[in-house]
Amino acid sequence: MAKEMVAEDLLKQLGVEASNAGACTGKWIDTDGPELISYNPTDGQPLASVRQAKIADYERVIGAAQDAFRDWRMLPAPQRGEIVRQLGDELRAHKEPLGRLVSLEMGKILSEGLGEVQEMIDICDFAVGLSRQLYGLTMHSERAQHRMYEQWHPLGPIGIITAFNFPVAVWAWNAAIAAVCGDSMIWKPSSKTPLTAVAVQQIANRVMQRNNLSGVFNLVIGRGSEVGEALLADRRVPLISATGSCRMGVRIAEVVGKRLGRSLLELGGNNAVIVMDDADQELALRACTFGAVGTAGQRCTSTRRLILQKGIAADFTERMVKAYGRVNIGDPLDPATLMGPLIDDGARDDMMNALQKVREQGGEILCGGNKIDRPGFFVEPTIVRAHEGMEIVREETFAPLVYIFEVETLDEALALHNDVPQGLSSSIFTTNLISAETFLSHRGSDCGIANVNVGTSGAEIGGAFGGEKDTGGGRESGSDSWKIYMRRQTNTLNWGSEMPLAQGVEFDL
Ligand code: UN1
Repeated sequence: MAKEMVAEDLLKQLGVEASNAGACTGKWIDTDGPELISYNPTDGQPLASVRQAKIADYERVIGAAQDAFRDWRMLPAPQRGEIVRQLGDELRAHKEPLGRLVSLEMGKILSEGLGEVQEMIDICDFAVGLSRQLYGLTMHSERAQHRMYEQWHPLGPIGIITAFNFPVAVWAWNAAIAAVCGDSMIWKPSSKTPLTAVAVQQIANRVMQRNNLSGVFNLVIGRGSEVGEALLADRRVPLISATGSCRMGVRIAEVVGKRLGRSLLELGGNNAVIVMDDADQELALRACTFGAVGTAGQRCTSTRRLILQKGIAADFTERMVKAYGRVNIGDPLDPATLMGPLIDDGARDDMMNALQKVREQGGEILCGGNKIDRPGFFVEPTIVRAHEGMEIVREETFAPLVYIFEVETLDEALALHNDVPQGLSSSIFTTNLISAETFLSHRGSDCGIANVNVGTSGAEIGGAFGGEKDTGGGRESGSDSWKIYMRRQTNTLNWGSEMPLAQGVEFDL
């Protein structure tokens, strides 16, 4: 009951009233769809419930998104940027309660919950600047008195599917950029974190109402097998941007690919840190513990493998084990806590199943390895001494479980590093310029993100975020990731009085 009060209180501060709405187009749509209960991972108790949208509700949302797109795309991009600036301000004003709600519903510690909202604010700022850019190139035409250039046009209503682990930031990476690009959007959040989605939608609603707009930011909470599948198969939605497991990504690629739609996939990672003998061990230790234990190992970028050079391996392993002994585990809203719970019991079972395979495949558990006997979904952060050939290390287990390997040379480290199906984030700790550059070169890390003396997790929004191989190839957030939210048009304009053909072709009648 006390916890329910916390959720209720936070939702009230965020302007959310209890309702039967499971979908929103600016106005909440009441539905009699099945109830979805959001559980607090810290004690396993219900926080609040929402209604799930049905197909008829989805149809209303897509209709509103299509209508809104027609008007929104006509606003000059800097004016769209102005709306996104206001969204950033509204998020600033609600950073504290929204960050708390993220921690409450998802289980990450408060500084990370607040950090997630900060990512939302930062991407809004980024998008505001971008709204005055969205540059196309100008090319030199091979024909006299011809001008050739390209323009970027809005794409249409896009679908955004997000995961529980970054329940609000990843929406913002997509939503802020897509909005300045002139797209409307339909958000399908994870069914494990519906409350944060409702709160964010309400924040966006307020901004839009103030500007007499609606239908740009839309929400459908519902079952993957129902509204999720409808969204994937919907030809009215030219782009699906999705974060989740590799298994989910394969399904999306299949359904969206079949209708020749576009997909932006940010799927699993199996991120490794290489620590060389010449590394600053202090730095490496801090980055590796945060990478492996932070967010209870539930970031796509969490450190899952440590590849240690022989000279420092024993000492570094010992220091990691000692550091793990100091990790404060508990209520994510308590400022002394460094690691909260896993999202649900299924996640705990996945970790325990992975550890069973570790034992069968000859790994050695150096510390941790158990569930914690208290309410909620807590586990011990775990370090495993692994060896090459253990199949389980090729899988992403979304938990605080890290595998340690020992190698003799950089070449050996790189071979091991790249020998997994996923390719999201990676890092090397070294003070040797040649090792650093080799890691970043084409024969080094095969990941979308490669860092030197910086851990695998905690990327800034300014860079393009995403990875290669089974991670899906998509890029979100900063740099030129905006291009996937627009359609490119190449234009050639003849301002002369001749009709020359390209490639010197003659065609005189
Ligand atoms: C994710 O886990 O899906 O780089 C996103 C990071 C965060 C985002 C992670 N900025 O760890």
